Amino acid sequence: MIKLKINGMPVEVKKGTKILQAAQMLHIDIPHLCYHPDQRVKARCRICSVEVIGKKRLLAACATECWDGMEVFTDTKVVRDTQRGILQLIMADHEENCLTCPRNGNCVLQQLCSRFNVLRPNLTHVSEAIPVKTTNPSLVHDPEKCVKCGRCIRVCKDVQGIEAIGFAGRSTGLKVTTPYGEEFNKTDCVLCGQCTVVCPVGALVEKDDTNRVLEAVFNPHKVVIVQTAPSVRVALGDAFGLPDGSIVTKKMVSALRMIGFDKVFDTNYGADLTITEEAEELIDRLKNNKKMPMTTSCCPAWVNFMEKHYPDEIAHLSSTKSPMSIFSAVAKTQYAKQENIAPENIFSVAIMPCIAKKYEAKRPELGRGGIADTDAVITTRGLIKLIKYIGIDFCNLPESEFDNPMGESTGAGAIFGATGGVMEAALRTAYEWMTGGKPMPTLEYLPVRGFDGIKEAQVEIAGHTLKIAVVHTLKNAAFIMDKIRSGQCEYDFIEVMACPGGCVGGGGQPVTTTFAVTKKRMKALYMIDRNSKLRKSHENPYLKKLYAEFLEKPGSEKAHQLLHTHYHA
Ligand code: HC1
Ligand code: SF4
Repeated sequence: MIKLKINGMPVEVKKGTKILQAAQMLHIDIPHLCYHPDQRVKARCRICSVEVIGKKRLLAACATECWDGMEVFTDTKVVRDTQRGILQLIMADHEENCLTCPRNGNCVLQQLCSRFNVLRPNLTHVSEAIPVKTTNPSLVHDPEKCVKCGRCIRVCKDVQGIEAIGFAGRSTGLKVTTPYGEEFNKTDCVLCGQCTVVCPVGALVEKDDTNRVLEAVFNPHKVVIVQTAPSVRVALGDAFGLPDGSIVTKKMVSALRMIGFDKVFDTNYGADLTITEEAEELIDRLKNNKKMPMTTSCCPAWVNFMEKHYPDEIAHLSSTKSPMSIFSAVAKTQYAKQENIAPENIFSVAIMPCIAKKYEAKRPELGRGGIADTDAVITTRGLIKLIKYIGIDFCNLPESEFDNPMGESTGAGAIFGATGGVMEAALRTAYEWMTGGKPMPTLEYLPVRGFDGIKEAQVEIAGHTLKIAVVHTLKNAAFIMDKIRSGQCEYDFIEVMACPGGCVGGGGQPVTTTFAVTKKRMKALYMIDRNSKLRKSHENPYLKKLYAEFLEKPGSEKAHQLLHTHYHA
């Protein structure tokens, strides 16, 4: 252990600990902008500069390892003047329309300026104005708000392996940009939204659809239904001061009713339906020697990635629609018919932890007659905004239940939101169907759980060895796809989720999301599963009814017409 003093207070840390982390152990928050706990340290902004006895220059607390006998000061006059100077320089080049900024209230720069009492210095802007990019369905990029911390560039390169954005220019002309300044959807970007989670300011944010949703809610001619993704219910509470990973399902349902949705349904119902179709598809591919391995396709950033980066391998993607899109397809057909509502009068809203879902909803093949099945997608962050707008005291809300039929789901649907969850859910059903009704020996299939980037396992089913893999982040996905492309891949079935940890760490989750928080949300989803009465998708009673009365059976022609899709090579 290493012994040092910070502001005169002794602290013991492990070798390799940085000053910033040691200070956190003493409950001292050294200001930082470019530092992110899950990223490589770059020490670009230097706002974490501190004084160390014996050193002539200030050192960056995020990048400097502690040493034995070190004496650090975080609050001397020279430290404070330096930090204020850096903030003033940033503000001299920062568009100052905080009141209309989507990050107003949770912007790191705003918090620092308030903490250091830095008002805008009277300096003229030296850098050239760069236009906002808004023409793709998911992302908004406003370079005027950028603080050039590089967090977005690092997540895109190091986690996703994409490199859709980078630095260009020098000095006052330095900017974060796509190649040749192209719109994001014309670049290698897959709209995963990870850059919007790590951006400390309002430079990279999602397209905001909350006003469109409110307009529909106020429209008396529309029946506005809402579905909520599996991982929103374990992330929403963070924004209202509840412990990370709190399960707030029933409060969320109450809040959605208060916002004015006519019916509050569950994407987990759609997830159960995705599983029955996907399990059937897997069995069909295995039996009939069709394209293998089959990969999941419910993650829209992963689908975008396949279309952009591996178009020659597109046939590996399962044709089964994602839970969101399967839900909306059923809502605008069978549900509309059952409730005697004209499909065009249903406004179907999806609350997703994801910004790529906004793009998925706009795919023309996922609607009928030119009308989208999912009319609007708002993120967990968007829902937080709506709850605050309505003025709901979220923590003290009474609890309530989803509406039926599409609010009924199993534990298998819940775990979709964690990396490995779709695989585990699919195995529970496929195993039983391949063995003529024998349940899996262990319902909780641990080899596919956890945060490892690539997990592999072999499952013996009815004399067949099913080789499976579970992958999260697109950097890991590229590794697997390169193996498939070169014919070195033995798997039968692969689950891929673009975001770290799966949707619990999605690009539409609160900006406070880190790997540590994501792991707590994963645990919470497994808890929901453990406490569910039904834990296998094919046991969902409303699904059984849907097949009996409308779709015949999993994989039927009717099911294919409604619940399956195709991709663009
Ligand atoms: Fe996901 Fe999915 S789990 S993609 O990761 O298959 O977004 O939460 O809603 O559709 O169910 C996201 C989450 C989500 C779909 C489901
Ligand atoms: Fe990169 Fe994803 Fe951001 Fe696109 S959305 S720039 S792929 S991190």
